[in-house]
Amino acid sequence: MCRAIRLTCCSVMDYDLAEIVKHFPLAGTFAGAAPYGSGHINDTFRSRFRLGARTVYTIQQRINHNVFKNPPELMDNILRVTEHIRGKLAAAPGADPDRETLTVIRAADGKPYHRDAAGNTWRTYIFIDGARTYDVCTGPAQAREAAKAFGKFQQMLVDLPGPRLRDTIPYFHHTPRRFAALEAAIARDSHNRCAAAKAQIEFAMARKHETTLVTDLLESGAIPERITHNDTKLNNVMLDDADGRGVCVIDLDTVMPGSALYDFGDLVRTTTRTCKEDEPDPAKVLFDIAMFEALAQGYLETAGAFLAPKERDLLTFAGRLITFTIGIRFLTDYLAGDVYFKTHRPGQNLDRTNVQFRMIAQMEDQQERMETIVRTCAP
Ligand code: ADP
Ligand code: GN1
Ligand code: MG
Repeated sequence: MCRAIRLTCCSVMDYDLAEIVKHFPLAGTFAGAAPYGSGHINDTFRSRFRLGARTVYTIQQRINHNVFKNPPELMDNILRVTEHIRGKLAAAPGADPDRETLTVIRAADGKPYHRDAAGNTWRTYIFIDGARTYDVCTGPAQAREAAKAFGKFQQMLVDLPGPRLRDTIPYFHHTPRRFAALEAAIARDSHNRCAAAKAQIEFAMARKHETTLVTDLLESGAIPERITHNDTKLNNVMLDDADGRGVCVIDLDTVMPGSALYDFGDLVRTTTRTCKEDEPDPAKVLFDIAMFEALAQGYLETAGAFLAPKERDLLTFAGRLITFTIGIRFLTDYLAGDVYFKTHRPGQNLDRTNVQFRMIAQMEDQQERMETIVRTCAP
């Protein structure tokens, strides 16, 4: 098994979930656990319990401590954020706090996590029933709901009391630093892969001049730092099975100070494409402007009230910027030998890069139409 070297796969055989769940005060008899979801970083499991005639579930996650260096600080961020949102939901008529925000179940010792004998940090969440996540957007209604949910999430955190949240990954979306990491990986060429990625490297180099725009504005204060999610992939929001509404924003490891532009940008990256994130067939990688329109409408419905005009002006560019930033992260990881993102087959990180770069080319072509859409969105 590759676990000791890097996280390329995840099987329930790797961990003793029966032993892990014993450390949390959970109702019922443990009846098994299975890997869950399609995340690239942590290991997620759904555990099953028998409770009388019923089966109930919980989510167990092993925090990837190679990526998140300080799990206790990370959990402190998550508790502050979820408790703040819970307070707001509890005061809102008709809201259901157990479904509309993540609920951390503390371990028996009171800590929001359990540290196992091997040094892994595990957390447990209430399982949100009757809702699910999607890897590929099925239509504009989903795009609108996802964007509304992330906008509302940001809006609920506008008044989170201090101190400043911890940076769980410093400079996470700092495109110039991500670009410097790419250049370093090219210079090292540790796995002799630069030749196979010549076209992708050229594509990235031709866009280096665009990498500093947003970081410069943030550093000068021209656009504000906010509390943002920073990983607003479509599959990090649960949509209701009954009516498709955005129920709960999940995957809160990267909630920290950031820019609203990055959150909108990652929604653009993940909902405007009509294919999987690692689709190998170039013909299937298509940018769908109808999704963009629904996203812009949904996002501005909830975030429009607090966004500054300068942020609004940059929403279209943000889509390209984040697609580029994550594209060069995939490319860097490919060149470095697939050490960061989980991969399940050779060349997967290069396929992921190709999808991002093909999307960027199409967004560049559609730039003006996208700008017009944002300008004409209410409010
Ligand atoms: P990762 O870091 O692996 O992406 P996520 O927190 O996004 O982890 O969880 C992976 C998947 O597990 C999600 O896409 C979602 O489908 C499911 N999931 C996560 N948390 C819950 C929850 N509390 N209730 C129900 N399903 C959940
Ligand atoms: C990772 O954990 P997951 O799969 O939701 C990554 C994001 C990338 C994304 C690409 C902490 O997100 O930054 O955008 O993969 N998370 C981290 O799919 O690096
Ligand atoms: Mg996720």
